[in-house]
Amino acid sequence: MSEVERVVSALSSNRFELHFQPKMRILDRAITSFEALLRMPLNSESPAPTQRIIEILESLGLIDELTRKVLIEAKKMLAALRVDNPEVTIAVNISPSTLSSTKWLDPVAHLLYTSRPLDGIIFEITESVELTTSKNLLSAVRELGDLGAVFSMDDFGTGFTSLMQLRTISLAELKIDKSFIERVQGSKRSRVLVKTQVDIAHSLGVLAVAEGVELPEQLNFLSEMGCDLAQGYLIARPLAAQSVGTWCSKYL
Ligand code: G
Ligand code: G
Ligand code: NA
Ligand code: MN
Repeated sequence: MSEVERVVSALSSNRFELHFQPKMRILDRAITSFEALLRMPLNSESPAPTQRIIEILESLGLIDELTRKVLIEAKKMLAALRVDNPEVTIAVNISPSTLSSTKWLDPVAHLLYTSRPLDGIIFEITESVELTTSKNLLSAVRELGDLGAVFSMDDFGTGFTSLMQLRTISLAELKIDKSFIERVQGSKRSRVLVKTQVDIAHSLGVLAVAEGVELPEQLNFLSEMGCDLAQGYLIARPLAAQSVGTWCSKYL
C-alpha cells in the first residue's frame, strides 16, 4: 500500500489517536488546558509525521472528516477532565481550509446536541491564516464563536496578522512560537521580542502562552515577563489519552 492509501485506511478504520499536552498557569502551576495533537500509527513501528498526514488528508478533501472525529474525541476528554477540573479547556488545532468550510460543523453540533456544544473548546489557528481577507473565514469564526468556541493564535510572531485583525475574532490567547522561547537564554533580541509579545497579548486582553518551554531558566524568564501560561517538555510531553488521568493524579 502507498503512504496515501495507508493514511486513508487509517482514517476510515479510526486508527488515529489524540495525545494531550498540558498548558500550565505559571503563577500557581495549575493545569488550565490540554492541547490535542493527532498521532496516526500507520504500522506498529513508524507513526507518520502529523504534518504529512494533515497535508495528505487536505489534498484528498478528507480533512473535514478528520476534524469531526478529532473534535468528538476531544469533547470526550474534556468531559472526563472536567470531573476533577471543572474549568479546564481542550485546544484543538484546525487547518485554515477546515476553518473556512464549516461543513464539518453540522454533524458535530447534531451529535453533541447541546446549545453551545463547543464550550470549553479552543481552536488553535496559525497566524498564516488570512483572517480578515476571506469573508467565509470570518463568518466561520463567528459561527464557531456562537457555539462557544474561542480561538488561540498559534505560532504567533511568525506571520503577519495585524492587531486590528486580531481584534475582530473571539481570541482567548496568543501562543508565542517556540522558535522565540528556544533562544531566550542566548539572545537579548529574543528576550525583547518575547516581552513585546506578552505585552501585545495583554493589550488585547488575552492570555500570553509560551510554547516549547524545555528549561527551568526559560520558565523563570517567562514568569518575570508576566507570561500567563507555559507549555513544553519541561511540564510534560504530549500524553497518550490513557495516561492523562495518571499524569494528573501525580502532578504537583
Ligand atoms: O505534535 P506534532 O509535532 O506532531 O504536530 C505537528 C503539527 O501538526 C503541528 O503544527 C500541529 O498544529 C498539527 N496538528 C496536530 N494535530 C492536528 C489536528 O488534529 N489537526 C490539524 N489540522 N493539525 C494538527
Ligand atoms: O504547530 P504547533 O505549534 O501546534 O506544533 C507544536 C509542536 O511542538 C507539536 O508537534 C508538539 O509535539 C511540539 N512540542 C511541544 N512541546 C515541545 C517542546 O518543549 N519542545 C519542542 N521542540 N517541541 C515541542
Ligand atoms: Na498548536
Ligand atoms: Mn504552535
